[in-house]
Amino acid sequence: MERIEKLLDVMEKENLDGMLLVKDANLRYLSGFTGSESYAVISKKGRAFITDSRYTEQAEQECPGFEVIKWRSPNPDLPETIKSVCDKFVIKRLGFEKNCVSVDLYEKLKNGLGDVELVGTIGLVEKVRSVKDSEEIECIKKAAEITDEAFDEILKYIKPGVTERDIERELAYVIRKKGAEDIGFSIIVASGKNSSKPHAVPSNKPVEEGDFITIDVGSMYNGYRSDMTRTVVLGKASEKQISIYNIVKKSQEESIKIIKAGVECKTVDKLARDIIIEAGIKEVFEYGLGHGVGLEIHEEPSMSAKSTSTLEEGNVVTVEPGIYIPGWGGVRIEDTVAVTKDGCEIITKSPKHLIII
Ligand SMILES: [Mn+2]
Repeated sequence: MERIEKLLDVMEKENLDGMLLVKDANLRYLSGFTGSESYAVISKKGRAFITDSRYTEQAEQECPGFEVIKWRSPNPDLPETIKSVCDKFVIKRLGFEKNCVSVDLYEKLKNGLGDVELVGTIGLVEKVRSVKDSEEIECIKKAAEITDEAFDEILKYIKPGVTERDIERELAYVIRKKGAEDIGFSIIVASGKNSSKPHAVPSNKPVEEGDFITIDVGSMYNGYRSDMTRTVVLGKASEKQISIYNIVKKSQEESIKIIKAGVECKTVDKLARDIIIEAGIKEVFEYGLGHGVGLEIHEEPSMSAKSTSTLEEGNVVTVEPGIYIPGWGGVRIEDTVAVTKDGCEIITKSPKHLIII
């Protein structure tokens, strides 16, 4: 129950005597529930897991310590169910995830909860989740290990004429076959000119000799995800490709070197960017250098120029600088790393030299 204790501490600081949770990842983190479309109310006085007949048996098995309550006709509706839980736990100020609750549900709760005060919150559980314990890091490592093996296998599959979508489909298949619960997110395979779009959608374009091929891929293991990008060349690399690749590689490796607990996220982002600018490149990545990874593919902390976060031991973040030249192509190199007291551990282990297939 350590996770719930941490949340109760945060709630106390916010003057909340109850917290309504709707977001799947937060529910899974706190209760163990692996389904969806469910709700939980957490308070010092008790924990209720609210779901419907599709999930009640599963919730009873997966969520020890929670009282499982069934809603939906013929049972009472959701606001009425939440109201009765608030009454039972004597909740007067109920926090809710205002970036996850629909306006429709908010209005229903406002009308249905009587004198319970609704307080919109953002990121309370996410803040707790941003610091991983060793068990969580092990799951991310397992997800990364599967991805590394799958990446190695897919390199043998890539040949002139196979399409981006072929590569994507094969990679997803290999990841699942190797024991991942799922792919970690929609896989990106971007070749040739498409590689200048950071989040290109895999197309029916066949890969050709001389193409950069950017592959952004991860697996999910026990709910936890990994995230990795490698850019390879098919056939023979041009001098420009080698030079652009090595600038991104330097930016990525040097910024990983300064990561440790206590360093501000924006400092790492700036270093990665400065290395590319100093190399005389104008087409520097415009997104943040990285993001937390865990039960969600994008979570806290954000490693962007605007981030106010400072790295903590147990954060798991990506480092993914890139250069994207419209009409020509692009390079991104990304690793997932676990922040430690004195540095970081690189979790994704696929080779980082320019691979030429
Ligand atoms: Mn990423």
